[in-house]
Amino acid sequence: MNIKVVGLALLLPLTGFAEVFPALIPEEKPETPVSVAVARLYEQWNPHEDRANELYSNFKYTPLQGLETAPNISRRDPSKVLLIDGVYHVWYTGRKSAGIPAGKQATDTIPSFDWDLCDLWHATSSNGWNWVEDDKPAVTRLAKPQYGWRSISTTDVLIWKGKYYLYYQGFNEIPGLDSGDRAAVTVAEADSPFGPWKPLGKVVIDFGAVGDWDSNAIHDPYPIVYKGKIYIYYKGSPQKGGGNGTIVRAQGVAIAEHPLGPFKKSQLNPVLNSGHETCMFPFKGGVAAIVSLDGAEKNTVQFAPDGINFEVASLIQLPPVAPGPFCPDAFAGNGDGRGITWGLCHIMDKESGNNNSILARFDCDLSLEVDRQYFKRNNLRFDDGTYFQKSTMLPGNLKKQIQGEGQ
Ligand code: AAL
Repeated sequence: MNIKVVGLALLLPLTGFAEVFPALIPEEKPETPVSVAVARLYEQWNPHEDRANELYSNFKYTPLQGLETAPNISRRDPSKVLLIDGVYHVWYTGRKSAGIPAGKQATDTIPSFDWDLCDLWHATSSNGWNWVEDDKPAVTRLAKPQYGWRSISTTDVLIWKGKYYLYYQGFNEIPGLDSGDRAAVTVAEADSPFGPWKPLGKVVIDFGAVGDWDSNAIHDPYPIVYKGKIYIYYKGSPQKGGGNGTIVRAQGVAIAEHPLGPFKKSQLNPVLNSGHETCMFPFKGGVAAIVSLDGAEKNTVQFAPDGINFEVASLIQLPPVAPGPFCPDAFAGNGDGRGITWGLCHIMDKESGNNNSILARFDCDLSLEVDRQYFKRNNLRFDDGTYFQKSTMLPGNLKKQIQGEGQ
């Protein structure tokens, strides 16, 4: 060690901090002036960055085996994964339509968007990697004019006092057209994860009043058991696609003491100001959330010590879309949430020109049960296939505009 380093090392204990910020970052915030950025390392993050942050992880993805794909087949928005008697279970939005989504040209058999003309499907696995889909839907949409006659989607599961409940969105008009994705939440119940499922046929979490933040959509119902009650987190939106001064996407929670309600929305809703699909898991005495895609706080993991007041706990890259984590303690309600290490999500199916979705597995370390430092790395890089694809390339018309402006 040369004299200068020895000198600096000797100086450090005396003043608590050398004149130059040291290589070995102090565990405690130095007493001498630091920049606001360094101050944040102590006040908001931690000096050892992501490596020591239990609620930071990168995410790694694996294709699933066993679920056949085809031009008219789409699977998306998987539920939490449950392990019941040694078998993994997942439920999801499934579409096996006469053709691929056609927007305004939708018909009674041609979907408008990926989540139109869908039912709720179920698959099982012995290991979480190879999956077997049932030969028919777990819940089939009811005939018109019953609730959800056009499409049912974006389900998630609750076990409560030995019975099983699937909460899901019901569309009573073609999704994504004039009324946006107008859908509220209904439920089906069963005595077994294998069904048969009995749809309730009516709404259990309804739209807000006109002018409310959740007056046009109650999406992505996501139940956990917390503080002895059923907490269903959901995405709300006030009108088609948000905008016009509204929050484009936000998430709230509705709470009940019985699976069929009545559900009471938190007076502090929305409890998350960003995100798209919901993904929460009990963590220590609170609730953690993966927040992706939309809003000022997209691409974050957040934590609410009371299940309501969420703070940003980490910034993440390439989070799973519509994650359904394997969450063994989702319904334990024991105030000692252990976190998650894997689950299922959906990605756009390149073969179908992104009109369909496929399920995939994600792995991470947002868990108190493991310490896999591989998942604490950052600096994720991508190859040209990522930058030069449909959703990341500069559109031709914008390119012409920019060129026309001489830039
Ligand atoms: C999903 C969810 C809701 C939307 C659409 C289908 O990811 O956000 O369900 O309506 O997309």
